Amino acid sequence: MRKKFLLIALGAVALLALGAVASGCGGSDDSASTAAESSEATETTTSAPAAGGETLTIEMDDYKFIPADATAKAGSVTIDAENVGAMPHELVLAKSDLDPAKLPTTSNGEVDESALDIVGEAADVAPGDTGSFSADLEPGSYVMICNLPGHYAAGMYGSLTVK
Ligand SMILES: [Cu+2]
Repeated sequence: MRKKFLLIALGAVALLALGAVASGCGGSDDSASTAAESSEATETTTSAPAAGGETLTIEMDDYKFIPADATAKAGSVTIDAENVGAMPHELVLAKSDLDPAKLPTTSNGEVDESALDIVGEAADVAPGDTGSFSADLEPGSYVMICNLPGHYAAGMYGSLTVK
């Protein structure tokens, strides 16, 4: 599949090169960027179905994740963060060996996200809604937090172990 795609991409580049020669120098930059964009689009379409990727559902209740300590297999993982609580929540996932209860915080008590290696986020999920994101997870320890004001301090954090 990938080889075939590369051949098509090479073919497109060759055609564009011929076109640039035929039409002179003008506009060759535009043609090149158009080709890059369409190649990207093709690749995205080709790999769109997260084939074999695991889906992990994490419920977000008022000030807690369920399960609080999740596990997943390494590789492409789609996380569905389902808000079963009465207020908005979010799920921020970061690769970290730190205790999720003892993450670096800013002066207002929120987690200092700039100090973390964020790998994905379902931001501002309304009650009853589900926020989703996919990430290519390598084995290791991850922390998940809700960093809406006051939620982390109220205990809204958990861990994800990827094996
Ligand atoms: Cu929250």
